[in-house]
Amino acid sequence: MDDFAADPSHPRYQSLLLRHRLEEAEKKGMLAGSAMIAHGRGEAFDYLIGETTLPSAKAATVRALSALKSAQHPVLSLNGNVVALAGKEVLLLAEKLDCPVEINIFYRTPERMNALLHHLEAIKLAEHIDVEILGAEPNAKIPGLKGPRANCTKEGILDSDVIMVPLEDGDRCEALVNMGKTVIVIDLNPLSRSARMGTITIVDELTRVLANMIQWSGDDVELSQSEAYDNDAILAQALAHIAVKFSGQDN
Ligand code: PTJ
Repeated sequence: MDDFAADPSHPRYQSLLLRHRLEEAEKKGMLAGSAMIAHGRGEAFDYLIGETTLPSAKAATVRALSALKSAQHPVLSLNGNVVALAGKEVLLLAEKLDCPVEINIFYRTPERMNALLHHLEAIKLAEHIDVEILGAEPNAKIPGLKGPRANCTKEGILDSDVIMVPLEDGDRCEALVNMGKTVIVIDLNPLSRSARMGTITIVDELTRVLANMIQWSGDDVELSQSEAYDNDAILAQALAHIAVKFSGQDN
């Protein structure tokens, strides 16, 4: 992590580290123009949540991991923020799940795609991670979306049955749900369109979710997918946590 000099004992260390990762990614041309705004919104919701994994988020994470492990064609979709914040962790998770990752960015340019691919390939090499990285040569479209943001690969996103889309845009999330996929959303904002559209929504910070998934991936989490799961209830629990916290009832 090059010139990052913050002391790990600093109370805001994790937050500073994530900001630094985004600054570095910005210099390398990996990010969308609105990446910092998206991150700031995430930070604000993380404050409200208490910068911790809520029990409802843990339940959703276990459910998501179970869906990924029992999928026929799972795929992890990556955008600029995800690669910048957690490129290594997302590759490690994909290796554990034995599935590909696909770079699928909303604001698509050849320059950004190259910068993101280059960054991930460098991590793969340095960490000896064996994972297929898709997305460089799209050969399919996500139905119902217009423009370059619809581009994807047939062997990755198009044919996937379970797809994880951290920090996703609402339209694309909706289009993936309409394709009949199990769509796992990671979003700190329980009110976002993606959070409400997703099949399984994890209201938690990306790097915490990935750390949990990596840690639990060896566990026996393969729940029956017919077992009851209520995503609306998961979202309501996250909102109730915020409401109780700020009404002072948890003091
Ligand atoms: O790389 P691209 O072109 O695909 O663009 C990526 C961004 C993130 C810029 C783009 O998808 C975008 O504009 O996203 P939105 O619509 O701002 O939504 C991002 C959501 O992610 C917001 O609801 C944030 O609260 C949430 N979020 C931001 N950072 C984190 C987060 N959720 C979990 N962990 C985070 N670190």
